[in-house]
Amino acid sequence: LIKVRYEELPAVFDQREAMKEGAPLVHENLHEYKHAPYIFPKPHTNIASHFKLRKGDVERGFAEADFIVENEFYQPQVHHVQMETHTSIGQWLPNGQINVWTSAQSPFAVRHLLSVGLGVPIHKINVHVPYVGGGFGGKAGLHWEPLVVLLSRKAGGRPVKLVMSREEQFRTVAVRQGMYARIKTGVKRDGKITAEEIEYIWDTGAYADYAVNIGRAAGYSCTGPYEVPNVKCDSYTVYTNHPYGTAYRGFGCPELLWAIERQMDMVARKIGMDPVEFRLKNAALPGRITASGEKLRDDAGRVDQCIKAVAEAIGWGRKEPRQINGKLRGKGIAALWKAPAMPSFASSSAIAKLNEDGTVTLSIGLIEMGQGTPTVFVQMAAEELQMPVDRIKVVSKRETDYSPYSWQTVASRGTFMDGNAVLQALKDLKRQVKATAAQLLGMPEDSLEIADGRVFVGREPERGLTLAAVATCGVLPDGRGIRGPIVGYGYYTAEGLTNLDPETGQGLPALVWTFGAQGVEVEVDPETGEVRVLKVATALDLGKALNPLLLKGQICGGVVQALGQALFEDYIFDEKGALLNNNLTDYKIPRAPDIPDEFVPIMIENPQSNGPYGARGIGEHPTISLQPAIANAIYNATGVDIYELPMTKEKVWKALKKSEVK
Ligand code: SMO
Repeated sequence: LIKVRYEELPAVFDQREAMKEGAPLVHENLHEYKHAPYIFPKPHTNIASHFKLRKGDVERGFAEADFIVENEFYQPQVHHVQMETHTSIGQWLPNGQINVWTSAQSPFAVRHLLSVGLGVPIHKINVHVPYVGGGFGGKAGLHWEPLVVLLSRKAGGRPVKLVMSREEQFRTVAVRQGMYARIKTGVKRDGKITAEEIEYIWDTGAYADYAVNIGRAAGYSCTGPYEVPNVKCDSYTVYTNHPYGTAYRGFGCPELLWAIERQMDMVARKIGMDPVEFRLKNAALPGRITASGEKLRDDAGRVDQCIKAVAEAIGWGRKEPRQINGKLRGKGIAALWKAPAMPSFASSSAIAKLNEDGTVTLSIGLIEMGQGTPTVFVQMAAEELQMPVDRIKVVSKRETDYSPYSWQTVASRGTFMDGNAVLQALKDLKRQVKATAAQLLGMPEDSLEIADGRVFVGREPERGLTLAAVATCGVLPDGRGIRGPIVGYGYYTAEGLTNLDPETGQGLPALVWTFGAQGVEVEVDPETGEVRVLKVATALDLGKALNPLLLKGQICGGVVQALGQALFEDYIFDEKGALLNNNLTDYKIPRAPDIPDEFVPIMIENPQSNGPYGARGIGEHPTISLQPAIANAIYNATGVDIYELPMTKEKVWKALKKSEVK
């Protein structure tokens, strides 16, 4: 019965257009918005944040160069396509209690933002998160939770549930922002890069959400895994009238490495150097200085070892037939790096309870969404307590009223940060076990050991107690109880991270860099432009492989997800900005016939002393450099350069035709 009249307002659909003077403003009142101090909006423009990085002197660096190579690259907005669409239930009871059940990566962030947004204290809000059917960054923040909570209040406290259809999921929830990159590289004849001037221009759509943080993370990661002495980077996050941008597995790194790793091949070509050798020459090795001025630690990961490993795995440089059945074959390589993108104050905690029968229950705040981190935590407890895994459980529920705090399940930080918190909780549990047992056995605590469900004197293993005997309290021979239930608590905060200088971006933003490389062999059909990826090698310096099977799953899954971004995925709009492909018929993701014939996951282990058992995170990394590796392989096969994602048949075919005309 409601009649709607629409007044069409001027709109802007390209981030470079949106930066121009006189462009329609998406947020006219930007100057009134509150924002975090590390975000730099420009009032009365569409720039939601301008991140600046200045290292050394680029003008001098370009003057020293023998060659200068400049290129532009582009990638469109794409979607996470989680199997489970966004789903939330809200309940605002008349007594003021708010309950939320939601498919989210960050229950504590949902609770915090609901509290701020609704003006309700945190203890009145309980956020439940069951197993999540895929997040990939798209469920990292607050989404439909406020809407269902407010509807519930209107409905007198009855729960209200909202499940996105696939079409709504494409159109209304957050996406990966699109990006234009311009990269100018100065290089010496011998292959040493002297300077780089970099511009990243992000399409964050109608709202900034996580995209302003992505612009920042891409800014301090701007050079990729190389040491460049002189760097000038400007990373602009820009409002348009497109769907809004957020985190997506890799948090800016797949986008920036698409540009950087294409550029690296093109610069190598300019000076006539092998692209593998060129990368090794400039690699960010331990002791070298990153763009933000960080000296890489002595036990940092080794990108050179990753590059060499994938080169060997794909037979780089081997003489092989270039043409088979009329199809052209080629190989390509791309390196990568990424650190968890998070504020310096992001922390994690964990609780380890010793039960009455000597079994152990772990509570964590980290979400399980398919990555399997809780399994790794069970392994940690088994190792620390020398106990079989079936005596250990991780509580499956995450509920903010009961779960220990963890900032967010994002950024490939779970194994490193929550893993460290779990280790601390287990050490605390062991301290308490020994304190009770020391009193009962009349022995000093440091003479005791724990294994096989017992605490015992190290030098006299038969002298000891079961863990069950100390779990709730100790009992002295005369019957008196001592001490109490054993509950271990642990936390981890990335101490030592700093804010970045607002003018130069210098500082320490990265807890741990995970380095890697990807290499592919492709086959290009010159008749149709179709690209088939035959083989993918992915090498990651993950410090220590805690669970090789889960790691292999992450690597292969990530590669397939990136394959979609490389070859098919693209948000397509009509001239009025309406999304044309909001369904899985028109928005293609990889299917069984597209999967590469061969996956080679390579786990390189240079342990990092502050990681749990030396481990680093790798959740996002397998998705980062497949796209440029494929493009580099297409050039290797055909002599044609692709500058824009996705590399559809049509795009590759047109590029082949254009090169023939030349
Ligand atoms: S892209 Mo993520 O959830 O840091």
